[in-house]
Amino acid sequence: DSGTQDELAQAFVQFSVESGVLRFGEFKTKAGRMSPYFFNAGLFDDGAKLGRLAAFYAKRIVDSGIEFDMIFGPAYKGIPLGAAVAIELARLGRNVPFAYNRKEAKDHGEGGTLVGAPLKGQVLIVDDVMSAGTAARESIALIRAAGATASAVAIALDRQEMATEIGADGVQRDLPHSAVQYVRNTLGLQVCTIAQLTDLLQYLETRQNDPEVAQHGARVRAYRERYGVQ
Ligand code: OMP
Repeated sequence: DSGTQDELAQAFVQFSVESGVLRFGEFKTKAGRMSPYFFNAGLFDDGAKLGRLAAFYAKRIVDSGIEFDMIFGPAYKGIPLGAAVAIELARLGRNVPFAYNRKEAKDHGEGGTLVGAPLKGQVLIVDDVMSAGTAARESIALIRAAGATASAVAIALDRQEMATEIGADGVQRDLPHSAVQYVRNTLGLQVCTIAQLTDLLQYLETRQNDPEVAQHGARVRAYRERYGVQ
């Protein structure tokens, strides 16, 4: 697990821990797993933190060379993220249209569930975390229904854990791949992430003389043994 460190990812993990966005303890994930860590992007909760977060996304997006015509931020958490990234990209000289959706359709006024620029061309989805991939699938379907193409997804953290599916018997099963792998390999979208679980583990390993951090590290490794993918 040693090898070279991704400096941007390390800086981002540190920023997330210091902002209280990345926490250690016992958390239940959307898929019902008990996780020793949780990333709550809603706690990037002031202008400076949102600006810094957007700079991390923008750097990754630009460096990855992904091609896109516009940005889509899925409700709710993707809305401020997509907006902040669009502002940062414009600041860097790449001004692209931005759109987002409502969760509830409006029956008056402008109507519909889409707000902002019309969805067209190659769309880059900006979201927070991908675990099982449910949220990503919903965004992709919505973009297709509008006649555009979902071409890429940018997320802050890839938890690198098994995606899930509900079988015909109604029981949830673990799949042998992660949601990011599925979106990349099966759906054919480009996925760009600021950091992933392996970066978090490296971050903890470099600080493990602290007994508390060492304990977090051991728990996160155990979680990866149980639910992680290669
Ligand atoms: P999927 O839709 O299953 O990919 O899960 C993504 C969602 O999981 C996020 O949009 C969050 O609601 C939630 N989540 C986090 O925000 N942070 C985490 O560390 C873990 C989860 C999660 O529940 O898996």
